[in-house]
Amino acid sequence: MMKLYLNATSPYARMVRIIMLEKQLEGNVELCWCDPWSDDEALLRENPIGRIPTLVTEVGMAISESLLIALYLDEQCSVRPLITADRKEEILHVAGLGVGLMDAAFSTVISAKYLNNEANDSVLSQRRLRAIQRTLEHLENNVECYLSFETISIGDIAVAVALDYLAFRLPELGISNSYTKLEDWRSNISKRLSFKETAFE
Ligand SMILES: N[C@@H](CCC(=O)N[C@@H](CS)C(=O)NCC(=O)O)C(=O)O
Repeated sequence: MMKLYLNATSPYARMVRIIMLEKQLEGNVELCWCDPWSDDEALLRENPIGRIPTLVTEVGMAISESLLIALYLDEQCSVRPLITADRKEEILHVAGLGVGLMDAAFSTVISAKYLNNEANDSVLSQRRLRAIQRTLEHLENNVECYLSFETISIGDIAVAVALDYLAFRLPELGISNSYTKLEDWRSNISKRLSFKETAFE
């Protein structure tokens, strides 16, 4: 049995959970709910970096970094491949954008929490917000060729989780109203069981 250290609000952990469900691996993984911000002892014993998601494999090796975990699970199980050979470059392009969006959104939220809201007026935070806007525009203009809600890839999962996280944690950005094609796509992919079962709360 593998173990996945996670919490209910991490976009990175949600991405891994969705992958587990899509690949029908949930019976092989024990969920270990924890709070990485309070130095959870069990998590730190497994992984000195102390971040979630952390996957502990059946041979007891801890893997962190959501994309590395995604690659590992994809190789372990051939159900619904996350990166298909025919669209490899495109999928990796989109996955990078999705995780980049997640990073920018997550840094904005965590800076407000730990450094106070003024941190978000800084030059760095303004750069992050511009990156979010540019990336959303790029995706909005390419929804039809880049994104799918039927045969989904690691790119689709990363972008959808990032959009959900933006709507969940930074509603003041109003992305749902500004990027209507992306919003339609998000509402379709969100109907999948894997998304419903892992919704942010
Ligand atoms: N790049 C990492 C980011 C993981 C990450 O930042 N996790 C946060 C929760 S969302 C965490 O565990 N933070 C605890 C800490 O930094 O001490 C990934 O893709 O997995």
